[in-house]
Parts: sequence; C-alpha cells; structure tokens
Amino acid sequence: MTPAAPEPLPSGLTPWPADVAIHYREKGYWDGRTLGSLLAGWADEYGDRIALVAGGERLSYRELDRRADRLAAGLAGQGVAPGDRVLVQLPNIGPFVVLLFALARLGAVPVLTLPAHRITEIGHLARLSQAVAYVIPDEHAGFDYRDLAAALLKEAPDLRHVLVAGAPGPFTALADLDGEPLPLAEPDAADIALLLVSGGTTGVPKLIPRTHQDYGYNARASARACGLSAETVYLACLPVAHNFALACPGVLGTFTAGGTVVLSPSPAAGDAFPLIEAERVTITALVPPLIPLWLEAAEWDPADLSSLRVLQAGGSKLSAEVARAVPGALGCTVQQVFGMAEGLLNYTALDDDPETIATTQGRPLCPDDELRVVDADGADVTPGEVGELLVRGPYTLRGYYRAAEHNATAFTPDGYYCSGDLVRVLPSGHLIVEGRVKDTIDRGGESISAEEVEAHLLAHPGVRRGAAIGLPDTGRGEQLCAVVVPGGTPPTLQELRVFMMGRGLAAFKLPDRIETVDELPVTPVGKIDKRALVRMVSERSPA
Ligand code: OOB
Repeated sequence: MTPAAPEPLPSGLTPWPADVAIHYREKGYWDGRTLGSLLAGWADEYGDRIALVAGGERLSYRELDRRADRLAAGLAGQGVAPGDRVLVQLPNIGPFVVLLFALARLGAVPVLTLPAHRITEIGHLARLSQAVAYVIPDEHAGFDYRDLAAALLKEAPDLRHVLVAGAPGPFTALADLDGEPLPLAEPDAADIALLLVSGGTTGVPKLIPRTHQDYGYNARASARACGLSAETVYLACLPVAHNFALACPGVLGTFTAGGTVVLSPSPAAGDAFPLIEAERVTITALVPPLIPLWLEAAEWDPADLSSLRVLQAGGSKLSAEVARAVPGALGCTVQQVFGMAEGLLNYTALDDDPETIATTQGRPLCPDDELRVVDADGADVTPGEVGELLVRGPYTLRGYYRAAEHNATAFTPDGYYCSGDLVRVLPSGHLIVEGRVKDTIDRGGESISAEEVEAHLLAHPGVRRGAAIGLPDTGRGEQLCAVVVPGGTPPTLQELRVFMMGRGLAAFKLPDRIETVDELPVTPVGKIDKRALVRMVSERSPA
C-alpha cells in the first residue's frame, strides 16, 4: 500500500514524517536553533568582527544583532505579529540582512521576492501569502518600487503596510521602525522561517517553505563543503533573496563561519571587480551566463582579483569550456553547484580533479539526501542512465506552500520531490545534469533535448551565447530553432548544420532555423528565459 501524502499544517508547511524528523534530529542536521538565535550566537562568538559590508557601511556581528532586535521591536510596534507573512523585495542592500533577522526574531515570515519581479508575480505572491506588509527600496536599477506598491495595494486586500528602504514617498520609512529591544517569544525551529520563490521557468511562481532548522543546516553544511572560515570574504553579486546567494553558502553560510559578507549592487564586473579588490574577496557565486562576461572583463580590467579563491557556478548548466577557462583567467577554482530553492544541493569538491569540476555538477551535500533517477513510468533507471531526479532529505521540502493540487503531482506519495531535472549519476556519485524533463523540442515524433543541442551550438566559434527552442510547425509539430548571440561572424543555418553534423550529431537534431539576437532574455536571477525567448522569436518572420 502506498502511504497517504502528509497533510499540510495550518501554517502551510507539509511536515516530514515523525520518524524521519527524529532521525534528522539524532543526526544533528536539525539542531533546534532558529535563525534569530543563530545570530545571537554569532554575535557572542564573533563580536566585533565585520559581518557585513554594504554600501559605505561596515556592521560587526554585534551591531547586526542589535539592529535586528531594534527593527523587530519597530515591526512589532506596527502590529506585525508572529506567523504574519511579509513580502520582501529588496536588492542587495544592508537593510535586507537586518530585516531578515528581525523577522526571524519576531517569528514573522519573509516572502523573498526578487528585485526583477513586477506586478504579475508580486500580485500573485501577495495574494497567495496574504502578506500584511511589503518592503521595498525607493528606487533600484532605474525602477521606482513605490509605483509598484501603489499598484499592489489595489489588488492585495491583506496588505496593510508598505515600508521603504530610502525615501518613503507616501509610505513608511523602514528606518523609522526603530524601537527599544523587546522581549519576544522565540518561534519554533520547526516552523517556517522564510518562503522562497520557485525558480521554475514555467507557470506562475510557487512558494517554498523553509524551516529555521532546515535552512540553518543548509547554510552550515554548505559552509563546510565550501571550506569557509573566519577569513572568508563572500561577495554577494546575485540577488541575496535567491537561495544561492543567501544560503549556499552565501550570506548565512558565511555568518556560520564568522566571515564577512560584501554586498554588490549587481553582478556586473564593473560593480563586482572593485569590491573584490577593495575587500579582498575570497569567494563569490554567479549564474553561468555571467561568467563569459567576467572572463572578457578580466582581460582589460586592471582590478586586482588575486584574493579570489573560489568562483561558484550554478543555476543552469555551465559549459565545460567556460569552466576550464576560469582558473587561467581569474586565478581561482570553479565550484559547480547544482541546487534548487526546493532544497537539494550538489557541490563539486574544491579538491576534485579539474576535469570532474569542469564536467560534473557535483555530489549531494548530505549523507541523508536520498536520490532516485527514474524513467517516465517512475521506475528506477539502470545506474548511469539518464532519468528524472527525485529527492527527499533533511533540507528538501515535502510540499509547496498552499498548493495542494500541484503537490499531488510534484511529489511521490512517499515524499520524494520530482525535480523535473534530467540527470545521470557517475560511479563516483557525481551528477551530470542533462536537461529538463520539459525542455525538449518535439520535432517529427522525436523528443530532442534542448540542452544537448545547446552544448554543440555553444561550441561554434561564432556563437557567444545561444539557446535551442521549439517553435510551432504544422508539419512536424515543432521546428528546432537555434537562437544565437553572435561572437564575431555568426554562422548561417547551413554552416551551423554542417558544423553540428561534423560533431557527430544526428540529422534530426540539427536546427531548422537560426535567429540572431543581441541579448537573450533572462529570468529574475539571470538564467536564460526560454518562454520569453519563444515569444520573442515567434513575433519575427523566419529569416
Ligand atoms: C538554483 O535554484 P532555483 O530554484 O532558482 O532553480 C533550480 C533549477 C534546478 O532544478 C535546475 O533545473 C537548475 O535550476 N539548475 C541547474 C544547475 N543549478 C540549478 N541546472 C544545471 N546545472 C546546474 N549547476 O538555481 C540554485 C539554488 C541553489 C544553489 C544554486 C542554484
């Protein structure tokens, strides 16, 4: 008999089964600590060491702890109560970090939206979470978030407060929420600490509940896997509201080790390189589309990057060619990270051999991460074969937030999360990501992996960036379109087909059409946005 799927709690958290929870506690993965109490512990242990460098400001661990207490009191004064959801849409600025811990101290739950989200996503997330407050910057990257807040108020009935980091306009300044620290009841470490937004490129975003103790483990174990110490200086270039830069090991992992977090306003080399030089940054994280831009910039930018030890790459597939070029160009090691806001993290080890680092997406973080690789019928594939990755473990969710219908198909009855990622596992335990279950082009009865075609496309010297997409085609169902950002002279369709055939690719996987674009559209964290790309190219008539 298959076990019944567990019911979500009133908080929206789908709990782990009781015996599994006991096991995770016994193993020490779950240590009963809340994010708020962790900060208090770090303040005791690391005191006057610098926790955070943001803009012109440098905050010690003690100062960060004190500010979190004062903001928690200010929020409580506004009526923000334990369990309330607070929509947070802040860029990489100091108040993000203070707010995160202030909410943790209160037991209120941040919904971590990304700066690039707009009214469609924000409206949906506000209604889904029934958020009582919305925290924004005044302006960022040329966009006025107070206008977005005004629009949101019209469609989010539960929203009572708009709090602004910066000039508040008609709303309340976050800086004014400052009170004498209050004695606050500590939340339960098994409760939701934060809600992350799913990174999926299909459908509306979903919310991922992460508990205090599962997220604490996520950060602590990641810090260990990445060799962080009190000497670590982590540069957050990607949005800190994204799991990667927040806790893999990111901001929170760096704090567990007593290191220093430096916030960069953007991942552009022009912002990041001066910070790497000035703060002697030792580790940072990027999504793969940004790495070639850093490699190019490093050729002419005089900034001293010699402090950099590790460049983490994750979020989408990193090409082996780019991975191999990094040590020579930036003087650091690559660490591949195959992760998901839903939980599971895989890291290459810093001392894996260079080819393993260049060609695999790492191994699971935790000995109790349970992975299955299954075929379309849900049966385990022969070891080494490609299939969909299913996972459960001490920091992988058992259900999305308030999404009963979706949960019925996104999880197996025995609690595995169906990732939608196609992987194969090497005898060493390293994973290779082979694409997405749904990122295929269905051409003339064949299902073609976009990822496979892209690997060959990117190997062409005239292609700087590229993607393979399916476009509607009456005869064949879909036609395969190669979308190319040229690097030098782009190939013609015929040249590209000859080139790919020369690499041994089957004829039915060759592109039917090529389109050149100046830029590929990206998701809020910087991954290639296939849906937007299909829309963009569909509007053009074939070249
Ligand atoms: C990270 O998290 P999300 O939630 O934005 O996206 C997760 C999805 C994965 O399911 C996979 O499809 C893809 O992004 N992905 C990768 C990858 N890392 C993530 N695909 C190929 N190679 C990789 N290295 O993207 C994320 C979360 C934590 C750490 C790093 C990335």
